[in-house]
Order: sequence, then C-alpha cells, then structure tokens
Amino acid sequence: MIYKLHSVCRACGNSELVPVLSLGSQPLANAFTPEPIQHTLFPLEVLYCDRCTLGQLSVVVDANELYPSSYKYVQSHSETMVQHFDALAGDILMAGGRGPVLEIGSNDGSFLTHLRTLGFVDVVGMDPAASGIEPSVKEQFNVNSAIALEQESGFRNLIIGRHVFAHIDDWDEFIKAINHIAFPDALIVIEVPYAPDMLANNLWSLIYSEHLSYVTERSVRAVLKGSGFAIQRVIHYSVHGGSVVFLIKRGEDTKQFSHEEDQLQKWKQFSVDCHANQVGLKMLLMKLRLEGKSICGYGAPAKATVICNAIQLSTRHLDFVTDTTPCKVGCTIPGTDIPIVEPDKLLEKQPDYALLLAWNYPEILDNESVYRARGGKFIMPHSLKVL
Ligand code: DWN
Repeated sequence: MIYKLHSVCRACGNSELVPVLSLGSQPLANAFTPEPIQHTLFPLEVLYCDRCTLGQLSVVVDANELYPSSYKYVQSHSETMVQHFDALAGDILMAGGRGPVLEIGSNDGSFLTHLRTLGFVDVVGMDPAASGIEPSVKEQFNVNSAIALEQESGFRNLIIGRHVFAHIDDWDEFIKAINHIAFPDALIVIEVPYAPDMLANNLWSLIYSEHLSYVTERSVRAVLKGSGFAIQRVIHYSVHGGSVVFLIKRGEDTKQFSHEEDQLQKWKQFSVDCHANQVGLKMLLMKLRLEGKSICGYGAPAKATVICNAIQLSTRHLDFVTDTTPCKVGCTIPGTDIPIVEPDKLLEKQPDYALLLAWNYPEILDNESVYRARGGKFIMPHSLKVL
C-alpha cells in the first residue's frame, strides 16, 4: 500500500484528532520529472491533537514512494545554511557535544563535513539517499540498522537529526533505535520546523507529504515521556521559516509547564489566513498578467510544488521557474506544465516579476541586485509584498 490513513496521535496516542486544515490533493512535492506526467495525488489534510498540540497529516505516504531513487532534494549550501551550520555546531559544542557522531538523514553529508572542520573525527551518516564524501550507511534509521551500526562502528556520543524527525511516522521506533546506539551520556540533537512559527507567519507551503508532523515542544515532551530521555534545552533558529533544536539527554522531564499555548485556535485562524493568502496570490498574479506583465518563479523547492498546485498555477501565470539544482533543471514543477530552467534565464529574460518560491533564503534579494536594478521585482508568496 503506497499510503495509509493516520488517525491516532503519534506523540501521545490520542485518538480524538481534530481536522484543522486541508490543501486539497497534491502530487508529491519533490516528484520532479523531465516531462509532465499524471502524478498520483495525495490529500494534504492536517489533524490536530488537543492533548499534546501536535499537528499531523491524515495520510502517511510510504517512505519508498516519498523517497525513490530519483528523489531530487539536495542540501542547500546557500549563505543562510552555512550561517545556520555555524550557529548549530557552536550550540552543540557549547552543550558539550563530542564524538563519535551519527547524523540521521545526513543527505550529502555537508553538516558532518562541517563538524569535521571543527575537530570531530569519528563521524558517520545514515540516509537511504546518502551521498557525499562522509562515511554513511544507505539505510533508513531503525532499531535493526542502529544495532548493526553499533556492532560495526560502536556507540555514539552525539546523535543528530536535522529536519528528519518531522518526516518519520513511527517515533517510538526512532527513540528505541537511538537508545540502542547512544552512549549513556549521549547528546541527541533534533532540529525540526517549529509549528508555532509556521502558524504565526502563514507559511502554509511548508505543508506537504514529507512533513508528517508539525512539531511543538509539548508534543516532543509527550513522545519522550517514559522513554528515559528528556529535553534539556530548546534553541530557536530562523531557518526554513522558523525551526527549533531540541537538545535531549537521558534523564527525567523535570519541567512542570510549557510556555506554549494550545494551538487549536491558531490552527483555525491559520486555515482562514492560508486560504485568504491563496486567493490574494492568485488574484495578484492574474492582475499582473492581465496588465501584460511577465512573471517567473524563483527557486523550485518542495514549497514551490505546494504553492503552484494549491492555486493551480501553470505557464499561464509563470513562464518558467529558475533553480540552481542541476537535476531539477529540465524538469517541470510537479503537477504543472511550468518548466524549471537554469538560474541565468532570470537576467536573460528579465521578467517584470519573480515569485520568490524559495522564500526561506533572504540573501536571494541581495544576490539578484542586477535583476532588481533593471526594474525586476520579487513577489513574496505568503506576505504578498512586492520588493
Ligand atoms: O524538510 C525539508 C527542508 C529542510 O528542505 C525537506 N523536506 C526538503 C527541503 O525543503 P526544500 O525543497 O524547500 O529545500 P530548500 O533547500 O529550501 O530548496 C531551495 C530550492 O531553491 C532548491 O531547489 C535550490 C533553489 N535555490 C535557487 O534556485 N537559488 C536556492 C537558493 C538559495 C538560490 O539562490
């Protein structure tokens, strides 16, 4: 079965989940193909747990369907991510993080390489789509692969999961696997998009089939309850629209209350704001097109697929989308006929407007100073600001 229905909270077991948002049915956000194909569409509906505040998709697509061998996400090496790597590595060192290191979901190993420049020696990644120069195991992280890694390479003192925890369905298996590979005093570093930031800034394009969970501190504390692990510290970052890192160690949760409020009303308002933003964005693009303006998209992240499919964009609205990822160039935005082209097409074609689909990289506005000096303007999809 390529998907299953999800109705019980993966953090606390609550079976009374509340539907709070639907983005309709969409193609998989990273299913970039050279030619437009008939994609399988999956519902994007968020359920809310009013016991632990976790947001979670009502449909869980099988990992082999989400991450096939043709999967095209590559870790960004932009200025924003380099700065984030520096900040995160510094916080890990301040928290006493030391090797041996395991990164779960290591992608191209770039964060492990960054840690190596800081003196970490024994590093290994685990990712079914692992690439790059760092030692890695091309497998999903689970109890069996954790035990095999421990037998092969020994226990780990630092276990990192950046933007992987929210992609995992079985959190109990994930925590059990960590328990098998972690030294008694190991530091666990889990980075996720922070749901309250997404809600506060109307960042609905972060909702897609890879992101099974929309995480809060309360939901992480709920899933850790009784596991022998507890959050020691929560660090807030701005990447990816707002993220948090949970620094976790073995021990009991001594925190009585969380600063986080219930999120139900925020989700309900988010649903209203999300649909208002979709109408506003579509109207703006149509108005500009009726005025004879040329418009392209800038960046083909997963978020681009969500936006284009949520408001049915096509080449009637965007002539093309530029992207720096070679394996995406020549493809189309999944579910649309919009071609993805090389970055230099922006200056070559000099469209009047560029819809900033890679909205989580503010440096783009400065990097494209020539385009803007010639009169080109960026449209921010979620605020509708024109810059
Ligand atoms: O959780 C996830 C987040 C962390 O990263 C994953 N599910 C997938 C991924 O999300 P994404 O696809 O939104 O990743 P990026 O790195 O935000 O995508 C940026 C896209 O924009 C890339 O395809 C590269 C492109 N880009 C560009 O064309 N010009 C990026 C920059 C900075 C640029 O200047």
